[in-house]
Amino acid sequence: MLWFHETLLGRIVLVILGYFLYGGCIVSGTTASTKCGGVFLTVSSLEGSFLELNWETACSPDDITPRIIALYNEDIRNRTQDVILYDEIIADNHPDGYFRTQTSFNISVLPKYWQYNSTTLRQLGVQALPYWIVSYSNTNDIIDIQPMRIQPSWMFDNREKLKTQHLKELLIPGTHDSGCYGGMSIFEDYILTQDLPIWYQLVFGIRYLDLRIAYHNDEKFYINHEFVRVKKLHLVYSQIKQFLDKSPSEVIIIDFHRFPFPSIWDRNLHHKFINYTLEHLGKYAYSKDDLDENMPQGPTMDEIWKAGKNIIFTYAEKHYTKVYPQLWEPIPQVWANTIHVHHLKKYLEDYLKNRSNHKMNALMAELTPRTIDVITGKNSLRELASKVNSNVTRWVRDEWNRKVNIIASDFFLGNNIIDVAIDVNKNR
Ligand SMILES: *[C@@H]1O[C@H](CO)[C@@H](O)[C@H](O)[C@H]1NC(C)=O
Ligand SMILES: *[C@@H]1O[C@H](CO)[C@@H](O)[C@H](O)[C@H]1NC(C)=O
Ligand SMILES: *[C@@H]1O[C@H](CO)[C@@H](O)[C@H](O)[C@H]1NC(C)=O
Ligand SMILES: *[C@@H]1O[C@H](CO)[C@@H](O)[C@H](O)[C@H]1NC(C)=O
Ligand SMILES: *[C@@H]1O[C@H](CO)[C@@H](O)[C@H](O)[C@H]1NC(C)=O
Ligand SMILES: CC(=O)N[C@H]1CO[C@H](CO)[C@@H](O)[C@@H]1O
Repeated sequence: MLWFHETLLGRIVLVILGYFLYGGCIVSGTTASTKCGGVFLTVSSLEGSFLELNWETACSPDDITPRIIALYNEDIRNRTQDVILYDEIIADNHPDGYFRTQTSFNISVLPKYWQYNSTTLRQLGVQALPYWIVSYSNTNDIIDIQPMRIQPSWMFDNREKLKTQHLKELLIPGTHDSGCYGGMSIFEDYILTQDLPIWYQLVFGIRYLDLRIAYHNDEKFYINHEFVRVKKLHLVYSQIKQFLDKSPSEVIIIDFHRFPFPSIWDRNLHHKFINYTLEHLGKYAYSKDDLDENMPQGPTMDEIWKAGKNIIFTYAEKHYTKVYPQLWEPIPQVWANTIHVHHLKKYLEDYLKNRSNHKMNALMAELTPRTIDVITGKNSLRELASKVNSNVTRWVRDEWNRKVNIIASDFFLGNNIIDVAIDVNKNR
């Protein structure tokens, strides 16, 4: 404890100095820092949901390099007695700029108004969670400090920057198979693609949802992973509704991408499903009737806001997009279908080079287990996401930031795409 207070005091002094050096805008300013020693937190997709420390190791000789990386429960720059140091490591021992701690991420720490079903008055804007990562220099200066954060209203918060942009010009963070979270037993390792319900995905800042719809013989609609029933669709719809009621100016793309069960949907079933969807979420739908011009570019954010709408529904079966003005044309998903990180990168890179650039598209930034993996119990979706997520952050942030439209991942808290996207969109 003695040691802790000593260093805390020392650090506070230096922090105050650092505060002036950085103009006091470290936290609210750029979040996807690429400068030497820039930090961010992620959550491991592996068992335990451990917090992961990430920092930038690409440094030039003139840079102040990070020596210590630490994890606290609050902003170390505040002089409270309640600061807890969860973990602290020597940066040089981890040349990849990555370390998995033994501190589990606790979802109950979201600020009250953002707990599901909370009736407390809403508060929009960025909110810090009680997990803070700090990088310290050799002389104990703070190089960077960042909280884990939710961004429940990032689009509207940045409306001045975003309003003239078309949807296809934005970098939109998404999830793959967004409804496949929690509550399964058999084959769970090969079915669940997310840890957090849709509500939390949206509160953290995800704005593209990939839904695969099934209809089972109890005459109800479900989210499926292939032929396996995962959960009732109405649970997903009520979370979307609750989110839009609390954050009324965000724009979400809902991609009805597959209809895996029954294997063939007849017209009646499609109409029944679309009817069901519009009964529940129709009032949020941005309709083609709301837009004067032709589609390929998609509407601008301002056009959607002016119409007072929130959801762009896209539908994999093109026929119905002609029948219902609320349904937009299918968005192509770019699938590498590989278990190798470097193949995934090459595939997505080729697509970005080739693409004609005027239609919305979704890069699927995940690895796919093979049948043999499912049989032998290797390469679970959690393991694969853990393998690829930190690479995905770097590719999007450092190499593809001008080219990507939608990017969807598994276990999205394992990468930093949301922060990267918000940053990139402010500068596009
Ligand atoms: C998670 O946080 C909540 C609220 O702060 C607390 O009551 C609970 O004990 C925590 N759970 C764990 C496992 O730490
Ligand atoms: C949220 O509220 C609804 C309606 O009151 C209720 O049916 C549901 O069980 C609640 N969900 C949770 C997770 O508390
Ligand atoms: C859904 O179907 C019912 C019964 O056919 C009809 O009355 C209703 O208008 C339809 N709703 C929508 C949103 O299309
Ligand atoms: C993925 O990340 C690992 C660990 O940082 C790195 O060694 C590897 O080169 C990366 N792979 C690609 C294809 O970028
Ligand atoms: C990109 O174009 C090259 C050359 O035309 C082609 O071989 C490749 O399959 C394309 N890749 C993708 C992902 O579309
Ligand atoms: C809880 C609290 O007092 N937070 C403050 C910590 O310090 C930062 C800046 O140094 C403030 O912005 C927070 O409000």
